[in-house]
This record gives sequence, C-alpha cells and structure tokens, in this order.
Amino acid sequence: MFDALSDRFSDVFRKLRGRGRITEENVREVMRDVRTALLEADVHLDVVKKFVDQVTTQAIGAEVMKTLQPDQVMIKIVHDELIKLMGPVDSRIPWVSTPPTIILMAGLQGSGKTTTCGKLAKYCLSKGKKPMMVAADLKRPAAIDQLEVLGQQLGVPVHAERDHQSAVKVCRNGISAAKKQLCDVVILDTAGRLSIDEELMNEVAQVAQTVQPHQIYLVLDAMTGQDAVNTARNFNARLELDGVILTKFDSDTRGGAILSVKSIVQKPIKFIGVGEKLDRLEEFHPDRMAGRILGMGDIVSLVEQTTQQFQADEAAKLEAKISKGNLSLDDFVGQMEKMTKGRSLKDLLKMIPGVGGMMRDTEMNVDEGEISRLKAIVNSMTPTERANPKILDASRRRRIARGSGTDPEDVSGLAKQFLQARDMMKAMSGLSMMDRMKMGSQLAQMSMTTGKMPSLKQKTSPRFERNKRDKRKDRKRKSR
Ligand SMILES: Nc1nc2c(ncn2[C@@H]2O[C@H](COP(=O)(O)OP(=O)(O)O)[C@@H](O)[C@H]2O)c(=O)[nH]1
Ligand SMILES: [Mg+2]
Repeated sequence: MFDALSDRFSDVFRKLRGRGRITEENVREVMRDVRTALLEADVHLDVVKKFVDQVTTQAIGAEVMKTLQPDQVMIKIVHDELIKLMGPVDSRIPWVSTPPTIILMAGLQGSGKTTTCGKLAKYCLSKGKKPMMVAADLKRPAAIDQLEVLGQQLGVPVHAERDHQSAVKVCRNGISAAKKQLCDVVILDTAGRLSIDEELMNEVAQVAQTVQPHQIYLVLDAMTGQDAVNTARNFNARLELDGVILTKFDSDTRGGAILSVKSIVQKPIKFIGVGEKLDRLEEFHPDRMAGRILGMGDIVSLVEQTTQQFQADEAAKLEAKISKGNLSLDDFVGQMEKMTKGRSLKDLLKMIPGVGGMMRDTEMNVDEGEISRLKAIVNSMTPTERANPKILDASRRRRIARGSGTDPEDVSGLAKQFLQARDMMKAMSGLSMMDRMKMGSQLAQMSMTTGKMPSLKQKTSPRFERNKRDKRKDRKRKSR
C-alpha cells in the first residue's frame, strides 16, 4: 500500500526535524516535495493544489515556524488535512426501518463488484443481518455461477434467473423473493463493462429507477488511480451514489484514488477491499488511513483485525493483557500467526505506530516463513521465559537457540522486538489518535537518530559475522 507515498512523507518530515526554528522558505520547500509526492502517487491535480495550499497557509500562519518541533506540528497539519480530504464518512450502512435494505452495486467489469457483494453479505451477517444476493449481471453466464459459489460459501441465498434477459426484472423478482424469505438486506450485483458505455449506464440507471435502492455503492479498483476517479465522476452523473468501495487496496496501489475520490465526486469511500477472500473488507476510517499514509501506523485496525479472528472472550483477555503490559510471547506469536492469514506480516507490522516510518524494505525483511522460525524459538522456551523474556540471559539464549536450530542472536532479537512491541501496545491502548501519532513519530525520530530499525531479522554485518567466527575459534582452542 502506497509505500512510495509514505516514504516521501517521511523524507519531508525528516527535512524539518531537529532544525530548531524554521522559515517560510523551509515550509515552501518541503511543500514542493509534498506536491511532487502526491502527484507521483497519482492524486488528482486539483486535489493536490488545494491540499498544498491549505497546508502551506496553515503551516506559515500557524505554529510551525514558532515551535521548536516543526516536524511534529507539520505532521499534525498534514494529518488533519488528509483526514479532511478523505472524510467525513459514516462507514456504517444505514439499515431501513422497513426491511429489506436494498443495496445496489455498480462499477466496471473486473473492479471487484461480485467479490464485494460476497464480502458485503458477510459483513451483513456479522451485523446480525440476513442478506440475500441477486445475480443481476446477465451479460456473462459465469457471473451468476460466481455469485452462487459465494452464496454457498457464506450460506447466503442467491436469487438467479438463468434464462432472463432483463436485469430490472431479475432485481424486482429478487427483492420479492427476499421479502418472502424474510431476508432484511438485498445486495444487487449488476453487470459491468470494460469501460463506461451508454448501454451499461442505461441499464444500471434503469435498475436504480425501478427498484429504488436505499444505498448505491460504486465499486472502484484502487489500482486504476486517476481512471478510478473519472469512472466515479461518470457514474455519479447518472446514479445517486451513496458511497464508494475501493477494492484491491492490498495491491501495489499508489494512493491516488483514495485521496482524490472524495473531493472530486463529493462521495465518501465507505469500505475498502484488502484482499480476494471474503473477510477482506474493512470499514473506511479517514483518520486511520491518514495515519497509515504517514507511516504512523494504524493500531486500531490492527486490533480490530485481531479481534475478528478471535472469540470475543479471548479478545478481551488479550486486550487486558496488552493494557497491563503482560502479554506473553505465546500470545504474541500466536497473534501474529492468526493475523498473517491472508495478509503479509510486513503490512501488519506497518500498522503498528512508529514502525511504519522506520521501516524500509531493505532493512526489514520479514516473510511468512519467519513466523515458523519465531514459533520454533518460542517453543524452545520454558513457560516462565515465554511470560517474561526479560530473564533471557546468555546461557538461556544459547539453550533456546540450540533447541530451535537458530542463533542466540535470533533469540535476543525476538525478545527485544517483542518487549518493544509490548511496551508500544501497552502505551497505545486508551490513547487518543493524536497522542498515538505523537508517540509514533517520536519513536520514528528516535530510531532515525540512533539508526536502529525495529526488525525481526536484522541483516548481520560483516563485523558481526567476524566476531562470531572468532568466538567460535576461541571456543575450539579452549576445548583443545
Ligand atoms: N487483491 C484483491 N483482489 C480483488 C479484490 N476484490 C476483487 N478482487 C479480484 O478482482 C477480480 C475481479 O473481481 P470480480 O468480483 O469478479 O469483479 P466484477 O467483474 O466487478 O464482478 C477477481 O479476481 C477478484 O478476486 C481485493 O480487494 N483485492
Ligand atoms: Mg461480476
């Protein structure tokens, strides 16, 4: 997710860091960088202009130049402006008082409409609703099959009429069927085209006119950047959109669409799709997204994702442990393992405040296989050690390393990383977004001055390798 943009922002703030007081010229200079960064991220030109103007005016007028921590004040201004750019949004679905709530999904072919119907149905289930999906994409027979497979996976009824030619009729019949089966949400999956054409627009507009959906969501592929914004503009001209769902956010998107859609079409992003699987749908929260963009982490989403995968009581226990600061290594690794299902560990770590800004791909080299290595290390520890890795002295580390087929350095690395994360998580719970941000940026700052990156797998230096070799030789000599 927009690594390039986050990196550029980090650079910008670093330029201001530790400068003491700064001048208007300094502000203008970093804002030129921000402008380039946003343009490179494929953000709409009008949006970039407005954003840069707003931030510059505030930064020059306000505290940035008077404060001794110009980077921090600047981060706050940028952060707040990013939030304004993407929000406000109420990501909840407004259920109607006389069900069913009818949701129409529109969008181009391949944008992820059908998949998102399934995700949304799952979301409805999690809210205690009884959804039905309607296969109103009659252009491709495979589309009906696809929706039926999703329905089977979820245990959600699907209304389909294979020999029908009219999407409007299928939708109408679907809604009646839903009422009969006492379903309280109906999700209409409509046809898409590779690009916008009149026929497509007429069809969805007709469906919308006839069935009067309560919510119309436009599904957009985040990967398409500026094109997504144009698509949104076109659809918005024909349909009363209630919101946008941005998909494929897990892919290598530069961030352009997410930052442009709201201010160009005045319709909020309500959800983001972050993977192909049905549970990869997140409510959209501008504040959290701003944090992610700035590399400040997104602990709330992280905690939410974790809790989704846990039973409620297990989650409560975990939360209590986190806030008391006595999370054990077992919990930690177990949690990581659960979270990484379907998501890369790297993305998850980036959501921890402070880690994002410190992390560069070159320094941080964590892969899924790493988890099993971590598990092996933890498995070689005694329960006391797992509960409190602080007691790991050299001899314990050697024993654990032998047991797990790793190096003592790996063991101390894991312990250090864990203790750091535990402290961070403890400190984060119960804090406001702003405080978390401050903390995240301070951590980032600290790491930049010490040159230390939090890493599960620090690349070993030549000197370190040499020391290790020498020690080994020493030991051999002594044993002789
Ligand atoms: N990585 C990723 N892929 C997605 C996401 N949403 C949909 N897709 C994939 O995008 C492709 C097109 O999706 P589909 O739902 O058939 O699009 P439709 O033509 O608009 O109905 C499929 O391969 C999906 O698995 C997402 O959030 N992340
Ligand atoms: Mg489809």
